[in-house]
Amino acid sequence: MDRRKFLQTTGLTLGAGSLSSLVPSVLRAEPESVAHSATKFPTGFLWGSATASYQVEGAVHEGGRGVSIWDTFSHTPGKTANGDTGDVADDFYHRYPQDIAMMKRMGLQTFRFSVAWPRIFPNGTGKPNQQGVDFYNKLVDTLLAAGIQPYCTLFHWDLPQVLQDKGGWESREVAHAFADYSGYTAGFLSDRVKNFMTMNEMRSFAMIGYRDGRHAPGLQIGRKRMAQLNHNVVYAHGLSVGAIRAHAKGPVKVGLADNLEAATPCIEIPEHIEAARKGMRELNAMYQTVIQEGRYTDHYLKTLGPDAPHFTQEELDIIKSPLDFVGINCYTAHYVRAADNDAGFVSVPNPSSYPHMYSPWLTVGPEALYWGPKLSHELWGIKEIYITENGCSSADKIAEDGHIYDTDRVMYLRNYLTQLHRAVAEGVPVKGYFCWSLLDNYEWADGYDKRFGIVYVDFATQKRTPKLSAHFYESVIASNEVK
Ligand code: GBH
Repeated sequence: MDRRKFLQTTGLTLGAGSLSSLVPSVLRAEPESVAHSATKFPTGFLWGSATASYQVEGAVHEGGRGVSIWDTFSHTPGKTANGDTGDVADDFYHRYPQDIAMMKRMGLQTFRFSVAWPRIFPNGTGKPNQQGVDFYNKLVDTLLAAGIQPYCTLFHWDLPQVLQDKGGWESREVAHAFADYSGYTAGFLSDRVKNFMTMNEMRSFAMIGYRDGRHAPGLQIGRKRMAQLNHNVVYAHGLSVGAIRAHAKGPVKVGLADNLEAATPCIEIPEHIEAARKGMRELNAMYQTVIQEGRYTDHYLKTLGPDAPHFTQEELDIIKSPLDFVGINCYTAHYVRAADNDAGFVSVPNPSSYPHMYSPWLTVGPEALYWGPKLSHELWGIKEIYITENGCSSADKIAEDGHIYDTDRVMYLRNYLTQLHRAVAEGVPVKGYFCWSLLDNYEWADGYDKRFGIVYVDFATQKRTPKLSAHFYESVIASNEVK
């Protein structure tokens, strides 16, 4: 088929951004009529996208919002690429109605957003800020009016600065402040929001923020304090679970969005699969494992030795508060192999030639989206799993014809979704998938250069242009099948 013919059949000769026209009408009208169904997802599987407050909202000085640690950090010279900050980001604070209309046109069924704690409690605790409450109420109402189910994350890294000044996640007081904020926020949203996540990626905000210092608050506190901080974080999560349930206005489901280390067998033979099972527990010992099992593994405590955290049984019981679902953020595979050592596995490093996406850390390991959910389900009997994030950065450019041909992102998504389908087909209870991200946005310390959206954002004009990957995803949703 020549190129022009190909473009005609795929609809790509049509104007840039004409979303619905790029999906053949047969898919929109009658998904069932698709001939092959080898990669069909179960009816009711939820397709959505995810964002986070500081990465998209902007309007940092509006609506009575307090200062977050990311305002402080991003405005500190040398901390972020090009000195980029989230001051404006996608201006989602003002543009959410149009963005939600776009999601609706794309067929997205659900939207994962986070609440900026400093919009609700500018001082971390105390008197709530009504303008912040109003903003999230309007956001949720607009989503529901568009037929899109809101999934709410309570903490996606924008800690009120005043609470960092009290010790941040090292502080017991801050853990309790998080519970209070969680309860209050779930209280006003839960008549309409039915799914809450306490925190996004404990491992990231704890380790990168306090151990490596490359994210806010930019500290390097050392091994012993770090182990205690990790304990305080899962404790805060447990308190938050209880607070959400105590203040919910109706039945809600409570979970978290965890970037599990997805232990993946380097080759799928029984001994390496067994190694991955062991690796999954040990590599996640201080987060998912203690949350699911209510205890730290012996290997974890032994490895830390004198730096192991102090804890009580009562705290472990709170940490183990039962969850309704587990969200897994999954981007990369952590390859392991069997080993004759204490832990029963070792990590397999990737060679420098290993393929990665535009972000150097983002190595391509589609099977992680099979093994992550599968082993979590097997190890911990988790009944409801969501992929709360998956996606990639790409060096997106607008082509002369106005389109953004992010063929690498399509490749990435197609391969990961095929592996996710493999898990679902085996009965692993994955209920939905959230693509990271809807819009190009503020990629933390990497600034605006690393684009993760399926929709391109021109940050000078705020113009949105769906990329090829948006059309790909739209066709996946329309047919409930990997294309
Ligand atoms: C998620 O983090 C976040 O939840 C989300 O906010 C973010 O935008 C998205 O994924 C894409 O990154 O530069 O080598 O030090 C994913 C986990 C942890 C991956 C930090 C990047 C930095 C690696 N991230 N990591 S490096």
